[in-house]
Amino acid sequence: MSIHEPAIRCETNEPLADPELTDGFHLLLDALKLNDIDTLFGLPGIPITDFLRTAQAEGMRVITFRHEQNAGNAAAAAGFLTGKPGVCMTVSAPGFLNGLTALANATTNCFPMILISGSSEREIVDLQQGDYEEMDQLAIAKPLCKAAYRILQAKDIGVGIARAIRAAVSGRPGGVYLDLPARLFSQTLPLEVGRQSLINVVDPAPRQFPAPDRVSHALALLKSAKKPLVILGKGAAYARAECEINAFIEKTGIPYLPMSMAKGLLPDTHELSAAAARSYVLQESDVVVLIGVRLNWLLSHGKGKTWAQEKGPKKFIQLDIAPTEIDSNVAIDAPLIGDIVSCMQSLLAGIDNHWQKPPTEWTAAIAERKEKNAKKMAEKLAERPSPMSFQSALSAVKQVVKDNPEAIVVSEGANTLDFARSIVDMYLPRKRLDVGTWGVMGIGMGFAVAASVVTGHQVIAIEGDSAFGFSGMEVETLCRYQLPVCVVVFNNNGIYKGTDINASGGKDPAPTVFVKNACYEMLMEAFGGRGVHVTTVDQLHQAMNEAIALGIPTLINAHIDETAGTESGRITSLNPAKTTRK
Ligand code: FYN
Ligand code: ADP
Ligand code: MG
Repeated sequence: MSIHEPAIRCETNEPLADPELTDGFHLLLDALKLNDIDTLFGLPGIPITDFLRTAQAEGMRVITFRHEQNAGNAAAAAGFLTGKPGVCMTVSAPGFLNGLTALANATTNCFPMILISGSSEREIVDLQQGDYEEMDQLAIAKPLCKAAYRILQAKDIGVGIARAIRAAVSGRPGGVYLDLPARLFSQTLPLEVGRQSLINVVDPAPRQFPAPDRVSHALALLKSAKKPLVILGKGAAYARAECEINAFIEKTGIPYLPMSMAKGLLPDTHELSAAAARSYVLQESDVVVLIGVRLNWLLSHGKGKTWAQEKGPKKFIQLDIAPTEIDSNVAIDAPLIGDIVSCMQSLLAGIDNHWQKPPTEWTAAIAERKEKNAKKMAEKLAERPSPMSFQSALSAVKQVVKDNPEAIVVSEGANTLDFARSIVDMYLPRKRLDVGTWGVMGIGMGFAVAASVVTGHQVIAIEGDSAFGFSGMEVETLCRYQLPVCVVVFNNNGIYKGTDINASGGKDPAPTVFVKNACYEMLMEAFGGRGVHVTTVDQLHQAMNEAIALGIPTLINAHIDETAGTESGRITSLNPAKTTRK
């Protein structure tokens, strides 16, 4: 092949003419398989179409999407759920860029994923000679992920995949970009040389124990607490530390607050869950143990009114794999650096049956707050307004999840997300996937597909109508692979609510409102799935039960009061204040 022959000619799924040779296609596949990567998410096109065909032919599960962002989100969710990097493959330039949001989001969320993109040839790209989909993808990806590599020679594919896997899952997990110029796929090597170039990655996420003196220091601080609190984050869920965390909470009797994706590490119905007394425990606690959770915006950076700073600074013990996370917002008195399971085991070794449980004044005060909030919540859930409110509709979802604790809940939106977080109890770890650290919309269908594909469990996606729109076309993907996913669209005709009006008096609708009473269920029906429109709680309950019993792709369009919902849900305060123009 001449040096300027276009990349597209590299595509072939012909068997190799010479059985003694292998090529880039096969080496890439073999390197992934050797490292236990059995599923690829992606979207075919130049130059990866034949790679995906070959992968499927050779026994890989290949799940293709309608937009790369959803494929990328699926890979990220697969990474979180399995602890192996989820792999997403995209075409060059535009496909690559579409996948990049998911890669950056995975990195922000500490989910291991690898975005592999085909790209155009270096010698043309670097001289900007106008190649097909020309773009310096490696340079663009670099600041948006944990690591980025380019493989130029087939003999380096083994090393490239090994580096990508290690970078994705070792230490703090994150996204990795792998750039594969198209010509790499057709480069050949002698079969045996190729085989020997592959690397089976040994111990990619090594266990890491904190130093014993640091453990003693943390335990001494914890012992001094009168009002201790544990906060669990999605890092603890990712680390699969539920056994150790359960033992720790039971032995110490310390109340805990789960961040949204840590819900279910212990059942939300556990008597030591302080979720329903959130404001109170954040303000009143004196020693806080952070387990796989960052003191970012979701926890008001550990500062201010949320933490009742005026009562004096709190002491923090922080368990994290990333040493640089420590002191990132406030001083951390006792950092424990290591993986959560090892850190928890180290702490547990210092806790015997004589451990002094927290004073009953503390636990009783929390119980009292919980009861008050629970009573208020129960009253709201029991109401049956017409049209449905967020709360009344979620009372049906709450019951369905209680009856199906194995089901994975995906949730996004503003009000839909916020109400669902506090109303729908989770009972098992890693059963809740949501908008994560960025509060990003558009994860819905990508996460739902991945959750179903990698676990085989029923998925329930609780979607605001706006949030659903970002990935809604993937209902075709749900139907194509016949996945047991029940999507419930909370339809209140708009972003936040459906009643906004155009202040100019012009005929365009206001920026936040959608077509009224849209028939989202017909989108699912268009591809052979089951669509249902519901207006009452009983209908919603029944439709969800039927979806689960049938185990087929279902979209329930739940008609919600269009006046319900507040701007940005519970994070209204983050909206910039309006200025009045003179
Ligand atoms: C919680 N609560 C409950 C329960 N669970 N009451 C009764 N029963 C149950 N089961 C109470 C809890 O104590 C709080 O009351 C209140 O309900 C809200 O709880 P929540 O949701 O845990 O807390 P809050 O304040 O909303 O949490 C802050 C947050 C969270 C930032 C961590 O809002 C969050 O994760 N937000 C993500 C938002 C996001 O990303 N949105 C997408 C972009 S939307 P009090 O204790 O009385 O306070 C773009 O516009
Ligand atoms: P949440 O959004 O639930 O509050 P964050 O995403 O903010 O949680 O925090 C997760 C934290 O967990 C990150 O600081 C990350 O470094 C850490 N983490 C991820 N995996 C592990 C692990 N296996 N062991 C220890 N810490 C981990
Ligand atoms: Mg809405």
